[in-house]
Amino acid sequence: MDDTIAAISTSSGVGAISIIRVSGKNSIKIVNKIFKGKNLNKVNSHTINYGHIIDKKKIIDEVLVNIMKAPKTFTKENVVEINCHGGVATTTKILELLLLNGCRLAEPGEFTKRAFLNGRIDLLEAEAIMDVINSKTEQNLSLAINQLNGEVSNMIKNLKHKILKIISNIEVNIDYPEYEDIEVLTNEKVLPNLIKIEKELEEILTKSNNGKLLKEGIKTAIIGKPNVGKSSLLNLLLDEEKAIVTDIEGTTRDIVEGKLIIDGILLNILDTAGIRKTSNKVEQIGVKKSLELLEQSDLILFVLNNNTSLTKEEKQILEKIKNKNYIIIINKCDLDKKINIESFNLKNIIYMSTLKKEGLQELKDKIKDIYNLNNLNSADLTYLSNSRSIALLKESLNSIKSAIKNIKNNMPIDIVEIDIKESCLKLNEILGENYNENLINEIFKNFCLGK
Ligand SMILES: Nc1nc2c(ncn2[C@@H]2O[C@H](COP(=O)(O)OP(=O)(O)OP(=O)(O)O)[C@@H](O)[C@H]2O)c(=O)[nH]1
Ligand SMILES: [Mg+2]
Repeated sequence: MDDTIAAISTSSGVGAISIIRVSGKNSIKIVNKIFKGKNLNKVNSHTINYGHIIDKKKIIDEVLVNIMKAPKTFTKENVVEINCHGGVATTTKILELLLLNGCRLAEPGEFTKRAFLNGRIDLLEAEAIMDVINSKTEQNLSLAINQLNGEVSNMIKNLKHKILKIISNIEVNIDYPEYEDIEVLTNEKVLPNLIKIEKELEEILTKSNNGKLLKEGIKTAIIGKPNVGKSSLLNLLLDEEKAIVTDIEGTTRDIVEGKLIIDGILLNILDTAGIRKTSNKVEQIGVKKSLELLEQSDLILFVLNNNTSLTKEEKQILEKIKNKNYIIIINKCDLDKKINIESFNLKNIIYMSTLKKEGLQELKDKIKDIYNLNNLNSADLTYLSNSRSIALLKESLNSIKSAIKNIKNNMPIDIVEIDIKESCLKLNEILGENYNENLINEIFKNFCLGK
């Protein structure tokens, strides 16, 4: 991080102005070499300075240069921003001059990465910057801004402090068992505190899953045997003849995708090949994809035919989806009932006839119900919203659960402590406090150039 980096921070193309950003120890010195107006090495921090960018004696552009000296800057380093007229030729020429005079071209997200590595923002806040840029709805933006303001980080830090307090109490007890003025920490005393933390983690996790939903939408797979009416269901949901419908089993081979918005939440709907044993190679690949989607989706719409009894394969799928969000759609209700599903004790059953366009509203209501969409809009928008941090939060919760279990099994307190410490480490990882370089590079790689 000793070098000085530069990049064009505004979007490429012609605009009223463009901004070229420079960060690093030598940024002021380097810009001064190509600036004519005043000596930038001598100006005060946080000033805007009028002058020209020159190439030897030739004037390249008339500019305003912002000088921001470390540490009160975005990267905590010396930062210079050159505001020039927004032509492609001038902007690239100025960047070229900076590179010739000692700057290195910044990698995507490198300014934000430096802000993180220099301790100005934590990883959650860094990720939020990207989310602010990418927000497409007002809700998405509120979610990102709350994360950027540090509200989400504070929530995680608070939890971490509570866990650390438990750990330090345990350690004092282990290290100084003879101290009389230290309360003897028995498993029973630790348990209520851990249960409180478990509750808090669970609550954040539920809310965070909603946040992810707002941001990424619900990945919804339509699954079922051939010919049950999966493609007909997709078409009905989209109100469009998107997928081919025929009475030939195995019509859909590849995944057909459509998007639907219910109450401001995006549903990414995937119609799949009917699941059955087949010797056709193309169909086999389709079936394999269907089974994979079954695992990866947030919501499964499992379609059955009202007019036939359950097959062995369908019973197996019922077992598979039990622990997921699912809705069972009994289609073709315009035909005689031959299906016998009552003995399976299933929830979320919707009766439909896609042919007669019946049951659509019930299905939409059920989706709203499962995801609590009616309350989502007004819900507090301070929670984690990306898969990375949610996965870590889940791991943290699992460690607390394991500690609770060990206490209940009367394990010694130093064994219980291992899980509590693990849970704390996971919260640290969310904030990026014990980061791994590959992960950091991976995260910042997705940023735009100049950010
Ligand atoms: N009677 C009746 N027929 C239906 C209904 N829905 C679909 N069908 C018919 O069932 C046949 C199969 O429909 P598709 O939507 O292609 O079924 P699919 O599940 O996508 O089939 P594959 O792509 O082969 O797996 C077509 O002839 C449809 O017209 C319904 O509600 N009632
Ligand atoms: Mg189909």
